[in-house]
Parts: sequence; C-alpha cells; structure tokens
Amino acid sequence: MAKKRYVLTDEDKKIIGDMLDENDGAIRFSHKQLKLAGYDYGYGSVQKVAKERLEEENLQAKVVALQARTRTLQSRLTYTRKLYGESLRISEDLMGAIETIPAPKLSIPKLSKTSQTITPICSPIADWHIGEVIDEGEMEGFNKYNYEIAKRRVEFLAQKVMKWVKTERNGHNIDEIHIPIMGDMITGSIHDELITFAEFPITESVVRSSKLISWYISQISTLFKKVTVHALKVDNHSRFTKKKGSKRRGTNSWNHIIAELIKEQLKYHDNIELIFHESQKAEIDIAGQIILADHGDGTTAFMGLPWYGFAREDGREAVKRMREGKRFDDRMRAHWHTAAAGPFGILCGCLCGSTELDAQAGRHSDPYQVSFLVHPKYGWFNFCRWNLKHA
Ligand SMILES: [Mn+2]
Repeated sequence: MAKKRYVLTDEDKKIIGDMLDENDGAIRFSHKQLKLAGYDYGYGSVQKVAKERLEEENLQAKVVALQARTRTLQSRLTYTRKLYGESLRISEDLMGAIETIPAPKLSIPKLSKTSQTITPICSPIADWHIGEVIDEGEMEGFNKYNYEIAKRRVEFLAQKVMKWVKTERNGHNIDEIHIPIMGDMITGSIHDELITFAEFPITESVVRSSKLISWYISQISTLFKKVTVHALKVDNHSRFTKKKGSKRRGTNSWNHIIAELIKEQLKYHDNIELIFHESQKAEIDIAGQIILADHGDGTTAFMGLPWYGFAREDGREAVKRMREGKRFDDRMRAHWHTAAAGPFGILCGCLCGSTELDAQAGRHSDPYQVSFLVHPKYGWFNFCRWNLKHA
C-alpha cells in the first residue's frame, strides 16, 4: 500500500520553516534535525517548504526592484513635465517678444545698365555673436564689443551695403540679392565663460539676434524684387550641447529657433524667400554658380587659419561630388573671424571682431562683413569688405 502523502498544515510549514531558518536553509540537515526532534516529516515535505520560501523571497525581491523602478520613472516623469513646462514658457517668452515687421515700400531704381549679364549680389552675414561682451582693457584697446556696438555696426553695414548696391547698379545688372546667414549669430553656451560673462541670458540673445537680423534683411530687401535668405543652421556657438555632435546639428540648436523667429518677423515680406539648411554644408546657387557654403568649423586649426585644412576639405568635397556627377564652383566660410577672398573662396569676417581668445594667440582682425557680385560664368567679383570698426 502506497504511503499517504503528508498534507502540510500552516503549523507544519511553520515548524519546517523555523528549522530551515536555524540551518541556513540546508534541506537535508533540517530534515534530519526534525526527525531527531520527533517530527515525522518526509524529505519531500521539507524540500517543498524550502522551495516555496525561496520563490516567495524571489518574488519579494522583484517587488522591491519594481517599486524602485516605479519611483525612478515617477521622478523622471516629474522632471519631464518640468522641462515641458519650461519649454512652453521659453517658447512663450520668445514668441511674445517678437513682432512681425510690416512689409516695407520697395525702392528699385530703373537705371541704364552697361551690362546685360545678370549678376546678383551675395551679402552674407556672419558671426554676430550677440550676447558676447569683449572687454577693451583685456584687448589692449584693439577691440570692444557689446550689444550697443553690434547694433551700431549692423546699422552702419546696412547703410553701406545699400549705398554700394545703388553704386554697383550703375554698371551692373543686379536683380536679386542672396543673404546667407552663416552662423554663430549668438554667443551661446558652449563654454562656461560664455554664459558667465554674457551680456544677456541666452534666450534674450536669441531674440535680440533674430530681431537685428530681421531688421537688417528688411532694410536691404527694399532694394530688390527678389531676396533669397539662406539660413545655415549648423555652427558651433548655437548648439545646445557643449560637445560637438554629428546628429541633428541643425535643429538641436538655437539657430533653429533664430531661423523660425526670422521667418515669423519677415512673413509679410513677399519678396523674401527663406531657405533653411540643416546640413553642415549647403550648395547655394547664385546665377548658376554653386557656392558650397558652411559655417567653417569642420576644419580644425592651431593658432591661425588652416589653409591646408581648407584645401584638403575642398578636395574631399570636390571628389565626393565629382563621383555623383555634381560640382561646386567656389567655397564660402565664416567662423574664422577674418574677411578674405582668394583661392579657397570667401571668408565672411565677423561682426564682433577679435576676442580675448584671439588676443591670447596674438591674432587680430577688425570686424568685417563682406559683399560681392556673382557672374554666371566667372564667379565672384567686386569683393568688398566692410570695416565696421569705427561704426
Ligand atoms: Mn564659429
């Protein structure tokens, strides 16, 4: 006759459990001890209780881990809600500070032209670094910069470019203007000292920068039936991350917001077309001449201009395009705070002028912005650099 399976009551389980506790869970030894103490539990019963207790322990550990995980997720949710609230507040601040500029009256003169070839103007704006303060004393008097100076320089630039357009129209057939926005239009937050010693909080620099750019474009636009603005969104000073990344550099950037604010401010200017570029490099087509433009921070340098780096980068870009049956005719860069036109194309200068960092390395350049005409066959000509030092 088969032995009847022992049905364990709660009391039995407790007795076995206590014995297991006493013996660090050792099943065989506990079984033996129980026998010596006069309990007639089978080995299987002791094993069963031990197994149940182990499962319960595992379950409890799981519950504790899940509770911890829930707490982490809850605090992350709170943080995300806070960030979302912050972002709503920031966008409200930004949008609230913006007013759309009414469409200005155009004044396009009809002149007898000496040339029939249409030669548009390209007048890039670059490295305005709004929010940056450059201390005259730390610069041995070579430069000084703040928002008031930036504004004066931009107003002076607008006057000069507009007079120049009128002058150039006496000899050239100029129907349109291209205004590439070449980046670093705010001082940003990529270095701690830029935040610490900035003139404004970054959001204010963003609004001021977008307003000054929009004002400038609006002024210039009065002289043209067609204005093409190319907003290059990839640069170094506008990025959100301290470290330079490779992904989403155009949108994970204050430049994205600046571009959108400019769009809002100029929305009633029917003669302006705004093109956003979210890649490091942008092919800008002016009268059929392809100018490969980028902020210029893709080349690294030591204490000066990396001419050899430019040459190598141009070579790589040319070969890459050649293999796809594409080409570019010239190059345009900002970032290097120097105005130049030469074998490596155009360097766009900067509004801020030399900084304390330049002074450390002994580098110097006056604040320049540049303008030039583009011939469909021969490329850029009549390169003009605007020295804004005395504005
Ligand atoms: Mn830069």
